[in-house]
Amino acid sequence: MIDDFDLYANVERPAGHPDRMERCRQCCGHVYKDSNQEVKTPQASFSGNQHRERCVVDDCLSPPQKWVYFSGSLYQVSSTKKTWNQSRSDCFQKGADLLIINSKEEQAFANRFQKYMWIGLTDVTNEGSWKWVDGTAMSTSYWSSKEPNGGKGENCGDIKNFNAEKSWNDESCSLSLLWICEKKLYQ
Ligand SMILES: [Ca+2]
Ligand SMILES: [Ca+2]
Ligand SMILES: [Ca+2]
Repeated sequence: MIDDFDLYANVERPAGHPDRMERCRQCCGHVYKDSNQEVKTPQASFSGNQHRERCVVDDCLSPPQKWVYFSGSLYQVSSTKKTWNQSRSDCFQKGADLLIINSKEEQAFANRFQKYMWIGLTDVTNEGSWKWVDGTAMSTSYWSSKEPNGGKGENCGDIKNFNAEKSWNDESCSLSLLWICEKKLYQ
């Protein structure tokens, strides 16, 4: 019964107030659908005796607000294309960063989006020394065959060959591509 799902807003205002959508968006940051398409709220911050407000969860989950949950993180694939740096800025604005792949499972999950998209991998500071956007060195890699092949002309990582487990490619950072943000729920 997704349409009847109740959320609890932090702000006291009458229902139907023009700011309602803004309040819904505040709620939406805490709402996601899990892999079974069930609506979940990962934090209990809307309970208690605050004024109760109803937001239709589909408002929260329609593009471009849609976040997908997997193993402790929320993920959002863009609907527009940007350079790697612009993509990263967009993730920052959403309290997230570009995707960091920490496991074989997360690699498989990312491929399932079937999108040619930027991930949070770069060798811009030191050619050939690939790092994730959190500063950690890339240890396990999933480069496509013959990648990375771009030398100093290709310093940003993407998922390109998504039908294979080894899907990564290095690319010129100034190319415009889709991108994927990851927001860790528990630091
Ligand atoms: Ca991750
Ligand atoms: Ca490079
Ligand atoms: Ca390449």
